[in-house]
Amino acid sequence: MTRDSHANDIALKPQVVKPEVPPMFKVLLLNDDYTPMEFVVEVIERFFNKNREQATQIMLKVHTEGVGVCGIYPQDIAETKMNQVLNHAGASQHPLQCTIEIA
Ligand code: TYC
Repeated sequence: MTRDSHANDIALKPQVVKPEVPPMFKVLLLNDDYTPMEFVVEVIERFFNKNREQATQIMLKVHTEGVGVCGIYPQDIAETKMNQVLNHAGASQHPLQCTIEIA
């Protein structure tokens, strides 16, 4: 057999490759008419590790545009942060809403 003969080669089916990068999720805050701005800034500082200046910018974006991204995380972390925000807001009797969406 010559060196470049491929008569006996096995045709391999293309293999499905598992994605190595986990999907990421945005954690969003939604605007409302009742939650105090100061409370929202404190939430962003506390749960999203932002400084006061960054937190204020995000809060103002939500206030003026209706929605804003606080951070982007793997799904389990994004869900935990959303639940922390919702629990803290509910316990404080503020109607602040938080959701996640695929990035
Ligand atoms: N709109 C609110 C107010 O005027 C402030 C606010 C900002 C509420 C961001 C929610 O996610 C929010 N007090």
